[in-house]
Amino acid sequence: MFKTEYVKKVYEELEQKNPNEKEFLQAALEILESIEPYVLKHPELEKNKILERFVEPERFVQFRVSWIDDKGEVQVNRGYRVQYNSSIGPYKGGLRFHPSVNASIIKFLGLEQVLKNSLTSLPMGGGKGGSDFDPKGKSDREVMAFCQAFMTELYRHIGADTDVPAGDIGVGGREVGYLYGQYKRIKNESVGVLTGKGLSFGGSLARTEATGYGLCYFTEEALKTMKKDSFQGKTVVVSGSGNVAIYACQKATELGAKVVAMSDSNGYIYDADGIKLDIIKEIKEIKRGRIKEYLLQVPKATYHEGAKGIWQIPCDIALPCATQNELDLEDAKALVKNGVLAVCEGANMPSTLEAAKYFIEHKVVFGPAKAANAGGVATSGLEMSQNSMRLNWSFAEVDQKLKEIMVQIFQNTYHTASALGNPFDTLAGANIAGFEKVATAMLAQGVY
Ligand code: NDP
Ligand code: 2IT
Repeated sequence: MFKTEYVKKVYEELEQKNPNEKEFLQAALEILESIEPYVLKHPELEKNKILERFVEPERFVQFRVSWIDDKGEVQVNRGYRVQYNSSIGPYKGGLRFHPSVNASIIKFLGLEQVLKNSLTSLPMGGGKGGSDFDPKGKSDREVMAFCQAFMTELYRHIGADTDVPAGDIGVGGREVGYLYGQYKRIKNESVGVLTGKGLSFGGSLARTEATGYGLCYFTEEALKTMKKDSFQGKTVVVSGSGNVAIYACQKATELGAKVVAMSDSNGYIYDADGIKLDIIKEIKEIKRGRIKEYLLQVPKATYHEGAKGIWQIPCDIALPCATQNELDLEDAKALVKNGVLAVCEGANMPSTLEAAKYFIEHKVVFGPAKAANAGGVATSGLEMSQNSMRLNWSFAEVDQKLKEIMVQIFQNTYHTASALGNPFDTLAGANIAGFEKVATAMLAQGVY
């Protein structure tokens, strides 16, 4: 597994200290294994214990969130924020509200975010947060009550130059609005302390679309460079039907592809004629309904219980945009057998490590999450810039910057992988390119 004693020791210590944190250890293992060639060439890292410091969050806060539901009953949830690494800028990263959220999930997402934000080339450190609160089935008032209670604890830890949260699973425009309103009420300050805000109070045009669009810009550039190909005429499968999935579907379609399947946590729909995204948007963004309702409007489409079956559908391009570990080795084998050209990750760590390695071995164009889905946080960075300047850029201007950033991330990832001897090993490419900047900044700032 490991080639160097130093990296092996760092990972084993991490395992001992965090024995039950499966997702966190998975993310750390992937990163540590793939940065070994860089670590070997840089003995100053071991001398300064950079890896030991890199895997240990600068700060981890856990707090109680109490709120009152519509029946007048008190509810108690657990809130988290990890401030992972601030060597290249203020902590930055989303908030996830989902019943599965725990310390392991928050730390895996935080560690990934450190390298992702580094890859964007913008000055942002890494952080992540969230709660085991489940927004499904809650009224708007309940969501507001929860967000206000959550921010009443979180506000003391964050700030426009300290730590800037945003959305992730279960946290979209509605939640960011309530969170922002509460921060402003407590602090009496109108500052860019959150991104993904509404357009009428400091949000950036194109932030809603950014992760999905950015994923497609990355994929298009990767297909062009690595296979002399494009989205044009391709069949695409997108998992999930949330923010990332919807705008990935939209851009892939605009680029000439046909998206034939999408999913939610209950199951997936297949529409051979191409998914009609306006119907998905109505079900998911307006009614907050279930994806199987698509069949009420498109009776020719089919619905299949169980989200995982989606990877058995033959496609040229797969864009996993739901959640971690949604695509395992068995799924990867099915995709490769069916002739997949590219698998680019909109979600965070959707492929298991075995699946990712299988794609690389089989020369599939693989876009690892921290590179391929960095368009969301990159555009959050652009929102922070606009807030600091107190002006707004047009949609076209933000979209153009996003495109340039995604092309730059792909090229950086690809050239780093090529220099290591395997241009298809984008996993190592992204991890090393992201890590190099963080390590350099940590070394320059002395022991902290
Ligand atoms: P949303 O809450 O908008 O949508 C999440 C989607 O994934 C829903 O379709 C949801 O289905 C599905 N999903 C969630 N959990 C599970 C699960 N355990 N099993 C199966 N399906 C599940 O979230 P986003 O679109 O914002 O996030 C999707 C992914 O993209 C996440 O991994 C997130 O970390 C990542 N990401 C998000 C960014 C952003 O800017 N929003 C930026 C970069 C990455 P259901 O409705 O049934 O729960
Ligand atoms: O995983 C991610 O990069 C996000 N959820 C977006 C974070 C952000 O700060 O915009």
